[in-house]
Amino acid sequence: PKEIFLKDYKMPDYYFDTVDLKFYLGEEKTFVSSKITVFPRVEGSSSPLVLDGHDVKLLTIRVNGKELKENDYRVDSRHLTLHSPPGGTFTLEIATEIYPQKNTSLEGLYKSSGNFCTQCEAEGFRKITFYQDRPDIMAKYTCYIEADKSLYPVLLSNGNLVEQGDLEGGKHFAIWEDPFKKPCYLFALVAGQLESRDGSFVTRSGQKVALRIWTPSQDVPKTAHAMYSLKAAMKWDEDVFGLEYDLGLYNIVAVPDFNMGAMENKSLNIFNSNLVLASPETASDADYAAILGVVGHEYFHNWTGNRVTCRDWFQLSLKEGLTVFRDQEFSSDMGSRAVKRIADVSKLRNYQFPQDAGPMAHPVRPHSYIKMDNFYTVTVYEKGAEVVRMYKTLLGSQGFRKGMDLYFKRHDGQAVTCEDFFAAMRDANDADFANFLTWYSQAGTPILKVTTSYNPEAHTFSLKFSQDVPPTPGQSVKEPMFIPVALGLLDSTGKDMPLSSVYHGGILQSIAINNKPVYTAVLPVTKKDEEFVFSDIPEQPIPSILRGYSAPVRLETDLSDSDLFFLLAHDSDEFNRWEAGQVLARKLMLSLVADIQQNKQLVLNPKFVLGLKSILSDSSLDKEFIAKAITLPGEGEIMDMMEVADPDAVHAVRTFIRKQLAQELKEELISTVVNNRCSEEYVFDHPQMARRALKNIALAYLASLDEPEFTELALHEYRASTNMTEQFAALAAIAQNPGKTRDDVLADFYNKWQHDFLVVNKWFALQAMSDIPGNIENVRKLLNHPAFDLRNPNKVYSLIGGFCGSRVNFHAKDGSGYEFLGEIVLQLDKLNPQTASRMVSAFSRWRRYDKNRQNLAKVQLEKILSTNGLSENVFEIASKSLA
Ligand code: B3K
Ligand code: ZN
Repeated sequence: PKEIFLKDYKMPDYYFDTVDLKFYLGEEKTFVSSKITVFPRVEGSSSPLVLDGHDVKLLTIRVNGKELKENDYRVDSRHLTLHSPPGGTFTLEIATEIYPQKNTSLEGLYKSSGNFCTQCEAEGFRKITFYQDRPDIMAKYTCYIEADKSLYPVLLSNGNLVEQGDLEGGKHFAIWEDPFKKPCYLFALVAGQLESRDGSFVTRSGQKVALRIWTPSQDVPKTAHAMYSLKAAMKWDEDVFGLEYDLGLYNIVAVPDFNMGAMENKSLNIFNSNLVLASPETASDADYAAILGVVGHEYFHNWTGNRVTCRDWFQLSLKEGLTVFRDQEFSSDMGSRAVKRIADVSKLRNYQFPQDAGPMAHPVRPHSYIKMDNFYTVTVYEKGAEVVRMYKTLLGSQGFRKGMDLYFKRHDGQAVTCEDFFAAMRDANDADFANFLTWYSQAGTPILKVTTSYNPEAHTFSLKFSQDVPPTPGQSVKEPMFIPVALGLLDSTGKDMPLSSVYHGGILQSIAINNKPVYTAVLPVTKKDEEFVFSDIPEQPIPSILRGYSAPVRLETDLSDSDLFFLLAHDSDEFNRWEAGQVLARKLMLSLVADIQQNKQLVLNPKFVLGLKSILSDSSLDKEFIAKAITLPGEGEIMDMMEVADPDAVHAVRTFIRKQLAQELKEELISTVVNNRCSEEYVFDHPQMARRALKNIALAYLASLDEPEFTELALHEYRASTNMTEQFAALAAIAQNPGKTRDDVLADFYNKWQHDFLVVNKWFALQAMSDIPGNIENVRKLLNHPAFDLRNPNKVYSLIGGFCGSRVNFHAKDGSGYEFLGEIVLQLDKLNPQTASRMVSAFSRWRRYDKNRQNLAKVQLEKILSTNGLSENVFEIASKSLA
């Protein structure tokens, strides 16, 4: 397999102006013809034109209407090369044949539940026809679709429908025209038996947009929330960024077989069903929130991704980091900002930090790849969003908006790079971003250490920062980064002190805004070692550092436990209030892990219990915030902080603390459950969701005690529930403990929901993730369950992905978990390399474990690598993991 490097980027020798596609959809094969206007970048040049093509059968090829002879071109398994094109503008006509019915990779054109659909990003268009499959080739498309009318009554593509009609032999056709230039990864086609929920939106300049969400007819009632989300997103982008939709039609199609969440194809988004379909009875609050976020995300791509796209795939974060940031902000504005921030940071810590510390660590803008699909990562997406957030932290809302405006003004209709975004932000604000660009080029999570001291005579408070970026594969030496540190100082009553000036580099600088002091200052830490000294600080403050998590770093402070308890009780920054509790919990968990490893008796610090108790009984707090604050850090987070990850010890400690808390806060938890029952009709709004979140976590704590009283309570909640959020939480609470009740309720749940494949996936995932001893047997059984199918990615993510998330069973000492995954990866790779490669990633951090586990995991990775016909996708992850 060939590695592709950013430094080797070359402009294309040829551009495409217009592309006319014709599809003749059939039951055995599909004919595709394309007619492209081609022009050389340098007028008169006639260097060879190389087109990409994969699993495409070439029928004929014409240049300016004349069929080419065999020695005018060359086809191999991946390319079609025209040796000497005419040397000016010409038309290229290519006729090909493809086999969507046999396409289990779910990229290119394939069938899902009887319907045709496409997925072209990143490099799937080459599975449809020969093309320069790269995002800097932007062209205007038309698309003619012909198919059997009764089998495929709905025919969709990008842009506007310009003509449709019936043909002989029970066939019909549709012609679509997209007035916007686009890269081929945004091309889409859908044909099938679908019905739509129709809505409309009037843009602020008065354009009417028809909105259609397409699904099989029985699912149309479940699209109301997706429609609500789409309208909310359209309005939000106008209000916050002044960005309007640009066509008269916006289609969303839900398909059950899809490799990832959704795809932002111009005016024809294609979604994984689980991110469209929802009803209170079948979808949880988390599903509703995910739908809101992803419908928003794909819509926001219309400007950040489609109108302005990426020059090459290394720039992926240009559109993804930015669009994730936009969807995070959208969800914040629609719900609770603090809770959303906590959820996003938890995701970063639990998934991106481990990636950044492992063999697949790569910068937000990777330097190389073998298979681009492997780089749709939490680093490119989530860390990329943090990078965008830092611009906003540094520039403020207005400055950030100015930068966005300039970005669109300069680059609308272009394929650009991360530097172009950086330059727009800088130029619009006349900003000095110093070494900020290293965020795009350096991998690894920076460690930021801070020591503080107060001088009571001088009334100054000093913060000394020192930063280190750990080495990562291919990058042993790192430069210091630009870390914006948002900071507040609390007085002894817990109130924020006014801040007006700070010494930095020996100079006293004002940080007041319009001559008014601020309560949160943003300190630009740009060097390896750097000191900031606040003046006019009348008493010893408690510092609240990195408010709102203003930079994606690991922060190490000299705060004492009592400082942390103080922040937990008083910080005006809700994120840092939560964080103080998490820091305490992480410390506590690590020390108990050490105890368990030394066979010591575990004892829970009573102060910690009291701290959580006061949070739990503080009625002035938001309920969802309380739910987050009493949730312990994940096992992965703790293992990440250990020299050698010990999944059994970490799991035992987390279980111990949970039970201990449940025991000691029993009364509070019971009243939390009882007082947060609610018989109102389900609404997706913050107060209701917060109430459910708090009730559900309290129930989970109580049920962890495995006492008949609480099993009864959970059963009661299970039976009384009228929505999936509470029903599933009760099921999960019961399923913590092995036994007959667990088995009965799991069976009951399946019987109730077997007709709904999305709910059945939840049922698979819950069992797969279970920590009950020896669960591997059950997971193997579920592989043969009639509802399971290795060809459907959602089912794979639920059952196989879920299993790999269980620290105890996946990492079982006997290697049974690793062996299982090894087998599955090889089976899956033959069907769907993208999904297989996601699954094999569960091995990537094998070196973090003890020698015994290392050996067992290594055997599986070696076995996978020695298999003939392995996909590039799996090869890349497996080989980099072993390197
Ligand atoms: N852009 C798509 C992801 C495509 C993944 C291709 N392997 C979804 C999104 O980020 O909006
Ligand atoms: Zn995206």
